[in-house]
Amino acid sequence: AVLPLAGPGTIYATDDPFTSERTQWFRDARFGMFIHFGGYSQLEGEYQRSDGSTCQDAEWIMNKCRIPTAEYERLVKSFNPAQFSAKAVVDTARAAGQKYIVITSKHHDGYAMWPTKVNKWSLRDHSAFDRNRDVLAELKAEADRQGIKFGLYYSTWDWHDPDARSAQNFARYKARMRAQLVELIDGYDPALLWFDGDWDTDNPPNPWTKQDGAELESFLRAKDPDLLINNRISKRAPGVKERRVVDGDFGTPEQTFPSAPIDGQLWESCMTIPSKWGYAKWDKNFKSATTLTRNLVDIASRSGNYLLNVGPDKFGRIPAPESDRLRAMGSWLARHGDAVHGSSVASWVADPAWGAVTRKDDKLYLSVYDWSNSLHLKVLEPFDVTSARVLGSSQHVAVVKAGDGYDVKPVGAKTNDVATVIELTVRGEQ
Ligand code: FHN
Repeated sequence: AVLPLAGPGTIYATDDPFTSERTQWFRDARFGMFIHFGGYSQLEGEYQRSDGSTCQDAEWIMNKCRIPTAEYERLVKSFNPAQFSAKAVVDTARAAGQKYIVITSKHHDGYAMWPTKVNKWSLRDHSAFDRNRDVLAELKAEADRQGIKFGLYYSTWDWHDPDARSAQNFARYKARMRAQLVELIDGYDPALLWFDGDWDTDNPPNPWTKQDGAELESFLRAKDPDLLINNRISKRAPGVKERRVVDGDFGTPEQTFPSAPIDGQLWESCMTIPSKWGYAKWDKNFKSATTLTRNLVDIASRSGNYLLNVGPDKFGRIPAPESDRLRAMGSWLARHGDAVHGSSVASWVADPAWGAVTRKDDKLYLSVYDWSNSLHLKVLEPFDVTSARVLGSSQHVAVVKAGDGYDVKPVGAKTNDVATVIELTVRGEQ
């Protein structure tokens, strides 16, 4: 089943992001790295109140633990992520099979991770970090060097700038925000801007309107017509939780993904490996590499991208449980990447209960999670199978017509516990 269009489609891009050349790299990529790294990383997910009690959160700690601005500033002042290594980060992304990176340039706490000239609330001017270093510039240079696309997250909601919560002074905040975005585009030439913070809230108030999103989007498109922009630049209708409505180029379901392709729309599902986005030392409930890899395959089979998050610690290092899982995903992809990278929806067949099916050119990739000696493939549009093999193995696979489709019968055992991939070469009837 294909879900109906949930919104009016793209309103400010002049092309169709679902098919345009501008978005081709994004559609092929399927897998990217999200990085939540900011002043909050210094707190490691814990705040000791003056009464001796402890409050826990991660990138939301300033807000959830009601840390007064001056106190939060004092804590962030000692932030010194001296061990941040762009090479280590990009090496990890590459080893994972991720084709792009999106890093928080500014999260809701307003703290800029680049040397902004707009204010002093930045890693350059408010930290114990080497003033001559610029982590965004380092990451951009390394990403370029290794052929990884570079994107920037930017929160339109801001807890630090008093004008950001004042309806009366909001225009001044918007001007500063634009100035920062110009700095980011001119300084780091991102391929993608990932906005966040579009929802209605009174804590603190968020005066951002749909019109603000529209104006900003057309400003950014005029500045860089190749930019990819996510849907959260705009505003969800009141009460709408689902993030399928596309204003920018792509929808952004969070911590979940759709159960079927979304017709005519690009989407990217973002997800954490433990429970939080930013680093928290107590946050240890990590998803398994098997779950994460199968999520990636399921998402690819529904024509989405998977933006999987890491939260570097206060020293700037990606926590080992996160990089270990990414590397495990990469080792599966090294053998089975054809099933994911550059793949699209296999609309000729129904989504099977035993795994997921993707398509690339004249190949169907059957990623099998539950291995049995007969895997039924329900056919929706007729096609012939001209050959079949298990990726990375010489074992024989028989394909026989049965009922409403084919029975695929591999001879032998699964070759991989995460997913064994059967490649069918097919010829359509049209
Ligand atoms: O509040 C944020 C959260 O901290 C994180 O940045 C995620 C990533 O999609 N977005 C927000 C919630 O929608």
